Amino acid sequence: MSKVTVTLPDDFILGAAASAWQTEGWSGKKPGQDSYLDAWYQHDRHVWHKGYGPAVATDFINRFAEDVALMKAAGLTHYRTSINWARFLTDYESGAVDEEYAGYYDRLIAEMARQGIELMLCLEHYELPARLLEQYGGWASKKVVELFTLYAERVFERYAHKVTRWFVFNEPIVVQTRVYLDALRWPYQQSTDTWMQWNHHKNLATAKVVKLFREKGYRGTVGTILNPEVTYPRSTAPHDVRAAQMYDLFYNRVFLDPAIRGEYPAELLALLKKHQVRWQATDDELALIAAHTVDEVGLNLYYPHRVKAPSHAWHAETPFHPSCYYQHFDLPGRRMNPSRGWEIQPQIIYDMAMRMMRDYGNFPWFVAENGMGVEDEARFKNADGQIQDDYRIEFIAGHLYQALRARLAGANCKGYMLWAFTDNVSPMNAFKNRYGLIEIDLDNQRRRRMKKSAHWYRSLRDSGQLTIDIDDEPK
Ligand code: IFM
Repeated sequence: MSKVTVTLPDDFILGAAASAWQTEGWSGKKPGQDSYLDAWYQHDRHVWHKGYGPAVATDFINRFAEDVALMKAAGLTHYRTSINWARFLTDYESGAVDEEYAGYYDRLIAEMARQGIELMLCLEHYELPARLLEQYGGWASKKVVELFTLYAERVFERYAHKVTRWFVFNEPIVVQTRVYLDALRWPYQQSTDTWMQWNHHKNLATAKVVKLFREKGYRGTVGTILNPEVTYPRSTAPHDVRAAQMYDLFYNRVFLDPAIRGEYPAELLALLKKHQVRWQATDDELALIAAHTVDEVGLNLYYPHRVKAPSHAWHAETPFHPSCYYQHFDLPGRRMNPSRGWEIQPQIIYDMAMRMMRDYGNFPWFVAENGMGVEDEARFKNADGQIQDDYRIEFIAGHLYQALRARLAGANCKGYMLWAFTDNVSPMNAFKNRYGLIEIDLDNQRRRRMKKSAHWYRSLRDSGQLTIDIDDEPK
């Protein structure tokens, strides 16, 4: 082992993230303001760990002042959350703003400014209004793209003079992949056509919102937050390498390329055609995507994804699914986070950074989410009741080091944001795996308490230096 110290650049973001539906709770929510997540929870509560879900979450909507003080104590430079589309409007068609909910954002923005922490806002973190899912099939409909743009317009009118760093989506691929491709989540439908239509409409909505923001002349930037899975082939054999390229094409480049380069990869379009995936994109829509690429991307990077060439032939009668081109592969001896079942490999950050340099012209980006969810964290409390999450400190240090190393190598990496600021509700896993710098104690009225990692994060910010033990070759 040897110790290495790296200095954080002055302009480097050291922040944390969350989302509206995972923290706010339903306090003040009006009938008809359910989001997709709320509807799923109401339909299928039994799949949510111990019955917890978005209903109370961390009650951030009532406790944000206390939480912003804790952000300050933990040394955050930036905090990212979302605005809940389902709650920001009382009428999705006319764009009537819910003054009560909007007023809460006015107060949150003011409080963050008072504490000197920059707020980044995302317009959609899965919070599609449930009513638009029922009425129009959600993002399958071009009407919903229009209604989303109207919602964005209302949000910008209200806050764009106070908040200058905007994001259209968080992980736009996730909902339709879980619902329509893999049928793992309510309403459990399998349709690759619908999956691709949702992908396209979210790419279109991104371009429309970027266009709107620029046309109105607002100060600031609009980006989007993607979750590319850094994909490694099992071996250097051409069939395994091909499997990794295919995975990358269907799950990563389907959003990265339109957002940054303004176009779908030609190979993806050819494969969708070959497999008769039915989705609709007009020439005007493709031109709009080409003309309105984002200003920056946030990248959510958690684990390496490994694949191998498929070992079984595809059944002709099974409808097309991208997995006909790959199979998942588990690396023997890998380091694991057993709570989440994700491999731990900090090198993914550096590898993604090099890819951004090589394939995307060193486009500006930052780590928008990275973190470690751990089950039953109470077992790590010391005699004073503070969670001693040394494993999280090690996890953050390892990944942050790779981001800083990449930056020294010329990567355009603007910062690192942890998922999450406090423990919060995950889809289905609810409060099972704890991600926060701050503990939410469910047995004691959701009392907040800084974990050891929150103090460490603060010292990182104060010193501006990361010191880490690096593995040397055994002598
Ligand atoms: O909780 C989620 C978040 O909503 C999106 N990114 C991954 C997190 C942890 O699973």
